[in-house]
Amino acid sequence: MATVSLIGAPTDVGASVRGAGMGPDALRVAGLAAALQAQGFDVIDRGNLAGPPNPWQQPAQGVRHLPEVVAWNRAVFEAVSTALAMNHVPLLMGGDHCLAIGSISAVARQCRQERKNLRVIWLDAHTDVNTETISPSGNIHGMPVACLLGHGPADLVGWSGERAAIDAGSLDFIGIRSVDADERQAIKQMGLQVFDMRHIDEHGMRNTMTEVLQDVDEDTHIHVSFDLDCLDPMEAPGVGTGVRGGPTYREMQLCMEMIADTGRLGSLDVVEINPALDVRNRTAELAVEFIQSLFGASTLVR
Ligand code: 5AB
Ligand code: MN
Ligand code: MN
Ligand code: MN
Repeated sequence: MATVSLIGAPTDVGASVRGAGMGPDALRVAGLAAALQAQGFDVIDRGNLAGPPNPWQQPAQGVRHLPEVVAWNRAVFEAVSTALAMNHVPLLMGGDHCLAIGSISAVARQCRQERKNLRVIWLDAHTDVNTETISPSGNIHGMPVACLLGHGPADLVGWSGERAAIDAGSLDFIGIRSVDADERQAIKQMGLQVFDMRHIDEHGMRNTMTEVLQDVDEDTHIHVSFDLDCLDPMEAPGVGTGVRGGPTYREMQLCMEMIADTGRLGSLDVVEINPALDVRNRTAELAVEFIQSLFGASTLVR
């Protein structure tokens, strides 16, 4: 069985609402390590990374807290790289979604070295494809996908060793229902594949995931970037940017189980849990249930 490295990144420097910095401890309190151990994994909790506090300033040149976001992502990049070099499965406990820049850049670099095909599955209500020129907020948690595709603030681009850590064709979005006006244009220009909620309504989660996973082979490394606001806020109230109309509990379980069935999950981000807005740690507990499914704990009885 694989070893899972838990990496805590307790920060909300990229977010619009304070509180996501408490996400790592919420996941610990919800029993993440014990849940994975019960499934037979070796789990090492690396503790929390260190980084600058949130200065809570207005955007400058279209971005908020750029130096702080860079510092946190550097720490994440190093920690994820170290875990991958040891052949562990890194599980980044955010923190806000800006941290996916460091996490996925590290994964992309490792995949290139090992000649693996990286596939990124982005579970989110939002596409996070804004840049400093088009973002309505300046919050960098709305920009990680753009940065990974080679757009966005120069300090956050090129970390994997190539300008674009991932190409548009190796990224799939699931659960999307909130895209900003200019962001929509960027999605078209970059040629991104978006399985939005309308697609899930019309085709169902099963057909959607069959399409997403169709070309996964034994040389594929799947990275899941799981923003808890992908879920309907009725299920997951502890998020800073909730949007009505997300996948149900069962739909999300099926999504996770179908990814698990490929046997190719190699790394994971769990981000945007905001305990300050949660109800009795429900969202972190929910996250632990989905993570268990993603790691192969099936609810299947037959
Ligand atoms: B999240 C918004 N598009 O850019 C923006 O939670 C929201 O990581 C971004 O998906 C939400 O500020 C970022 C309006
Ligand atoms: Mn996000
Ligand atoms: Mn989101
Ligand atoms: Mn695709």
